[in-house]
Amino acid sequence: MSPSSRHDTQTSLRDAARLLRGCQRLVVLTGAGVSRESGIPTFREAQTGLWARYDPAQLATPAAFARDPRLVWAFYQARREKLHSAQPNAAHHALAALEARFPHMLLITQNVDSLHEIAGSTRVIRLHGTLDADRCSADCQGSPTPVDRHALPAPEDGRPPACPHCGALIRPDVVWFGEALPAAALRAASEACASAEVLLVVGTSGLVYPAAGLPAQARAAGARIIEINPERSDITPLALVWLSAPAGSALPALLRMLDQAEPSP
Ligand code: BV8
Repeated sequence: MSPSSRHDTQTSLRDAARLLRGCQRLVVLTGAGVSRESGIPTFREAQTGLWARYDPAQLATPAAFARDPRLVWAFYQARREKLHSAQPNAAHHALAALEARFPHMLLITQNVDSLHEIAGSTRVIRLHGTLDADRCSADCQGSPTPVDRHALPAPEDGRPPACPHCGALIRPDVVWFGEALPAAALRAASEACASAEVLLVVGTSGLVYPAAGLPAQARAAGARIIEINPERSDITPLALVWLSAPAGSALPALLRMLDQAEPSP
């Protein structure tokens, strides 16, 4: 197996299946690419429509929210709207099936949609929060102070609703750039990667830290890395096997390969 070269897919699938067979400690790390075939633009792709002229990384910050809460709230409401019509794709379903095969598997996600859980994944570590929830921007009742936006009157001027406890604006319960990741989630992800036999990395550019540092940590601790991404990423040089294909086809193919008996050497 030659690291990070574009193999023909069958060879890479066979190599990946060989690494997975009998693996006792499988960890998966997903990024926005795994939701791409559900119609959700990846984080670095230009957003569509009204948002095409905005860089999400510029909007996903506390400073942007302080400067223009109405714009940032509208950005998140538009993304939630898009999620309403999104369904898990074959990649999400294949990862849920993989969890059923590998009883100790942990899935770490950078994504803020809930498509993994909807597809049936149960052991999910969320690094960057969720679009499904909101909290008081002042965390007035403790960190976090969850707030149900659906139970609050939506201000006429498009600003976020006010926290029912303290009147501060509410905000999406996601991790913005410049904000710390949830300590328990990051610790669990780091511990999982430190003892993984195989780390399967699906659909991430490997650009956003500290999540992007997890594959190097796993590799340093002896894990073998399989990457699924149609494009080369910052993770590819660390990968022993690179399936350069969309996750929605590569993951089901990998499951089928696992069903086949180990070909005789
Ligand atoms: C923090 C929620 C410190 C919001 C997101 C070193 C260490 C620590 C921090 C830093 C560091 N260097 C720089 C930083 C700062 C910063 C950072 O990493 N900046 C980058 C841009 C350089 N990190 C932070 O600010 C983090 N916070 O470190 O705080 C701290 C500590 C203590 C106290 C205070 C502060 C916070 C980072 C989290 C930001 N929030 N999301 C929201 O979504 O609105 S990150 C955002 O990017 C999404 O969650 C997304 O998932 C994530 C990562 O991107 P990807 O998932 O990889 O998506 P991307 O579009 O890049 O790539 C998609 C890939 O899919 C591509 O490779 C593509 O080829 C592939 N693909 C496409 N189609 C398919 C496919 N793959 C498979 N199948 C397909 N069909």
